[in-house]
Amino acid sequence: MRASKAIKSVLRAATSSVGPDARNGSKNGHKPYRYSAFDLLRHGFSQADWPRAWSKHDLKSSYDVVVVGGGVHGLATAYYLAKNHGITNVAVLDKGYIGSGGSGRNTAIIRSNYLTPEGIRFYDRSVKLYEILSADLNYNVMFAQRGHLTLAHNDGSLRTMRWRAEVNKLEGVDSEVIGPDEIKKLVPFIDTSEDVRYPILGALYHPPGGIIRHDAVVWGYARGADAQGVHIHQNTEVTGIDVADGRVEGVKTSQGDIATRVVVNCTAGWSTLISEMAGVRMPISTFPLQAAVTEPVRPFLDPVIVSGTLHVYVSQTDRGELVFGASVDPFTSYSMRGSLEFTEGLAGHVLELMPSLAKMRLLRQWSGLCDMTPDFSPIMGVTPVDGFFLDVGWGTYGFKAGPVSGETMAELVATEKSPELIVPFGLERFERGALMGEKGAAAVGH
Ligand code: PYC
Repeated sequence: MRASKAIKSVLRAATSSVGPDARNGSKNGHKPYRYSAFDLLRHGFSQADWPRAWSKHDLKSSYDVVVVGGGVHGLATAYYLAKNHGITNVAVLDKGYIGSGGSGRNTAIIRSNYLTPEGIRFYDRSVKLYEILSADLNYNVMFAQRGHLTLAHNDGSLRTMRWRAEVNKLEGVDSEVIGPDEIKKLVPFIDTSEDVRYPILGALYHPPGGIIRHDAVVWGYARGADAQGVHIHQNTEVTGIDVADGRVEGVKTSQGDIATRVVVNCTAGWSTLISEMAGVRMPISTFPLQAAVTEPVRPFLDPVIVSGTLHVYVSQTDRGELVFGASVDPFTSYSMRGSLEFTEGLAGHVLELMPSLAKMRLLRQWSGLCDMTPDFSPIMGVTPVDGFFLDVGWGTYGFKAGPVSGETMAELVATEKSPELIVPFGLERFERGALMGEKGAAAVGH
């Protein structure tokens, strides 16, 4: 009885409308597509006729808005420009393929347990948008709110965790400090004994935190933006920005020139290069951050675990792989390769926390580029050049901020007024000395 109910519900889901047009209409001229269960089977076996999730367009000679960077920030900005403000004559440019930068290289951790009230409010809005994103985009982004633990191994970090917990609570964000016994209940195989190099004294526990499928977020936003008429141009490198009399007039690209009065810099790694094209200098240095993934094993790790002292964080994906990350490398570089030093350090530190993982094998390692600012907070908002906007300097926090950054940058572009949530992150704060110190909320020490 139960099995036949389940089969019926799968068939119902499979025969209902799928795709952007089902929800958004077909503003870009796509035919709405509808699958029956048999279509899904046919497509699955034949691999043929899958409709494109987003379209390919010729580069137009002008757009109302040009977004540079086809990661989650750029695509979300385009999506919310169209959805919330009806601005659809928008191009998103990426010099590679969408999601090939930080959006495809991060460790997909979502949380809002920051240190400053401004940071907490901002990231809390992002978590709330992530919570509804699958429904909003009609695309499963697999957000798993499994909880997030930041371990404290000394009195100094325990004090910072208590501080963060109190500010989080004041801002309505669920966080509390818990002791080793409770940690052990959440993660039974973690070593909470006292006779180790760095005993665990407690942790900041943040139940709404978790992990997400980062590629799905990129593809979902791309599909949602495309369905509303946004043009996504991959393999289109920005080579210059035209500025005359203090305002943006156009963008030069490897595929041709575009006239536009609005450019939004949503890049990472190359954010300083793009800004310099418009004559805007920024206090950013770029560091690689390395990560690695193991072979898949049965699910055994529920929350995300972070240890600043041991410079490591770990989570288990729905596929069963363990995903590890570390601090940024101690030198500036644009390299996106992994190193043996990282692997050795990572393995040693992971085994101090969880000795039972000794036999697991690493499958892959890589790195992403982190644009670090002096106060570990982003740079968002207007610049001295009219029409040139910044959504950059994300350090190690970029992916989790994608939705709220897109929403607020879209509002800024549409209304020419900075939303309250991003006022603290303006570029001019460095002149005023009004820094937004968020280092205490970094996943691991830098
Ligand atoms: O801030 O949660 C974080 C984080 C994880 C990996 C890099 N940053």
